Amino acid sequence: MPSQKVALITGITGQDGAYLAEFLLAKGYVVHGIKRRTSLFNTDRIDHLYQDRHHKGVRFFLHHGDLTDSMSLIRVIQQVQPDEIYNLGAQSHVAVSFEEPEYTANSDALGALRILEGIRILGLEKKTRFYQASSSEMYGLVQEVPQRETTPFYPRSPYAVAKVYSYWITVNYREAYGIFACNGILFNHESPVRGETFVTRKITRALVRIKLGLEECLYLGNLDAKRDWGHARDYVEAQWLMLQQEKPDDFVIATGEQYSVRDFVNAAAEQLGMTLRWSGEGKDELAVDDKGVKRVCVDARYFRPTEVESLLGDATKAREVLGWKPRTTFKELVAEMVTSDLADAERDALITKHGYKHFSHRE
Ligand code: NDP
Ligand code: GDR
Repeated sequence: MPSQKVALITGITGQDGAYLAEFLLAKGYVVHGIKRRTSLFNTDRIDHLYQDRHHKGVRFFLHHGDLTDSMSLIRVIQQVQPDEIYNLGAQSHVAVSFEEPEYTANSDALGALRILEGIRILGLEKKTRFYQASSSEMYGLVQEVPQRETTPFYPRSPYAVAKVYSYWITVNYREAYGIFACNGILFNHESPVRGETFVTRKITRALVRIKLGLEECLYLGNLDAKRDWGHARDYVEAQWLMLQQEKPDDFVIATGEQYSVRDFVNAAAEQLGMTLRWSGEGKDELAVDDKGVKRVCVDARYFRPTEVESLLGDATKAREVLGWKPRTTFKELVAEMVTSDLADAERDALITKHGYKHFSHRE
């Protein structure tokens, strides 16, 4: 019997980390993940994968470590001796990167370097394949529509600048040391476990709560921003496929369809049977429900110092080389997120009805 493949995932407690871990476990991998020490538990998304180490045949392990701490990374890589490393860990919020630019560069740019250098120091260049979570944000101020692997980068945030560094250091270590290192240039991908401050989840979560009377109004920034939104479950398969090829390469992963933030609000409202009537423009735009109550308002606080107005990906290369294509439609994605958030909100409504307070503040 061939020996089990061993994968190491940074960012395993995040959206993609959780989907990828589940995907690899189903493929028979031994999965190791790096998580940060936090004062509260941060493993909600992977608790269903937990295996008691006292049992036989355990294939899921967590290690403390941090992308800003070389020693912790090298220690874990040495201990695990992975066949594949997926570097999904990052300070991944674009707006937050304007507030914490140095930390974002440290974790998102230098984090990738630390792992690549770890592979080299430990002499694992021929054994360990490396996946870097690169981003469509690198295209920023778009130079070509749709964006493909050859489109020039023009990053528009400290996050995107850091991701350009990690993209190029991945290419450099591939060329300089022959490491099997790939960049997945992934366009936005969402799911029911998307972080609650990214715009899609913020919308689905707020609208269901408005529907159940738990909240009054959803405050958003730039409603005109356009994105190519896919499902995280589909996108982690592409991450894995990249590391199964004969040669390392870089791939755009996208749906090839584009919607605005406003379109996303309307699609989620439609799922809930809510009618929204829009009026006004720019910072004065708002939407009211069928009783005339304000349900969506623009709040200038959510505008970014430099914005990425429009992203649309061309994943032809991934389709042709990896045989990958997205399985989930935009409408199915929105429906899945709304259904999941509705179940959570119904639970919160029940708690509230019985006199308990629950925490709902999300920015
Ligand atoms: P999340 O924000 O959901 O998850 C990020 C993960 O990184 C979390 O596990 C987080 O830990 C961890 N992390 C953050 N900082 C550090 C650090 N210093 N050391 C170790 N771990 C750290 O992101 P996604 O799952 O959505 O995205 C995964 C990766 O893909 C990220 O690199 C992101 O930048 C990139 N990406 C995402 C896209 C998307 O649309 N989702 C598109 C393109 C790229 P904790 O849980 O403790 O916070
Ligand atoms: P993005 O995702 O910046 O594309 O980065 P986000 O969902 O944060 O924003 C998408 C667009 O919506 C606009 N927007 C708002 N965004 C947030 N978060 N909150 C709001 O209230 C709001 N109102 C309007 C934004 O201005 C933006 O134009 C995500 C992250 O997952 C990155 O890690 C990843 O690399 C990229 O996707 C591809």
